[in-house]
Amino acid sequence: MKHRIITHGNCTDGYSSAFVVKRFFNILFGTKLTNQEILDIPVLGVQPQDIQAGKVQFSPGDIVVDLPRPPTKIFFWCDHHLTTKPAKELPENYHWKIAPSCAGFLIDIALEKGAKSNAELLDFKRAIDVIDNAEYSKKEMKDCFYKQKSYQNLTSLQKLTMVGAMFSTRDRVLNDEIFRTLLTSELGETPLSNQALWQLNPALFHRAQLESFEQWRKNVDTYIAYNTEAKCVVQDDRLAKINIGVPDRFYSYMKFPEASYHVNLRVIEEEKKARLGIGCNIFHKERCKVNIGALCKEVGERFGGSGGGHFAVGGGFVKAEKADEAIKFILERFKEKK
Ligand SMILES: [Mn+2]
Repeated sequence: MKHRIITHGNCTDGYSSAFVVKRFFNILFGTKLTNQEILDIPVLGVQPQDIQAGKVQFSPGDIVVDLPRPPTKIFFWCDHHLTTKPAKELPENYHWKIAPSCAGFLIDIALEKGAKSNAELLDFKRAIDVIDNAEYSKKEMKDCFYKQKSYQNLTSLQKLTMVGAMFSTRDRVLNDEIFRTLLTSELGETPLSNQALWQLNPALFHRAQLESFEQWRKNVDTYIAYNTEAKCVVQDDRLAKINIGVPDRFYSYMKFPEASYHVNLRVIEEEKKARLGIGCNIFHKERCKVNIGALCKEVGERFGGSGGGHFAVGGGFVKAEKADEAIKFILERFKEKK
């Protein structure tokens, strides 16, 4: 059977999930492929909305991870997003569970099937769980999103953040190329210890990313606003005078610690649509009184797009001309459910 791994593109959990699938391929699927055969399996990074819009063609040998369930039967599916919860019992080789990260969930499945656990693997699992489920402490946030005096003695969380920085540049073609290259070269125990990967110097990408975060924060400071009634930070990128840097998605909660929620909106001119991101304050998840993944789905459907996500974070698209209505709708929902 011809396999492909289709995963969430330009996402550290998407990358880690594909990594775990390759690392434990024979254990997960009861196959006897050689290392080279496993390395040669192509990896495709796609966005959830591309699956929802029917833009991805699937074949029976496909392995789909950290993404919505494809409409046709494939070889293996695994996801952890609330909005992809299956309505009925799943067929063999299909896995869904609420978990901090899809990669962590896949590691659990591999361990159940007899993979050997070790400290390094569990360390990696912890790091990807923190990253994908936004479980950072303030200290960890500062370690990973702000410039450091030294880049020696890195924590596992910093290391995995650095790997993610390699495919989070502003050049999409470069991102895809790096993503594919990392997943079709020698694997190692985990991405944290993989010699071949560390020779590519992720620290270089990370230092550039930290500078880009800083430029972005300075620019966003000119228009980011706090809506007291809805307890929500609104970052409407249509108000930006320039477009600079790389988004630091948790900045709102550092700047407005009193906030319960955050909404960001960006218009994609060529496609006449607006991308919405909604989240709950990661330092105060107990403040989250609205199922945000469900809200994103509702807003997407109501305003001409699509959406989904987890309980405390989600995203989606609406028609560009409906953007103001969509923001108003979201803020009203937050005001109601205080
Ligand atoms: Mn994920």
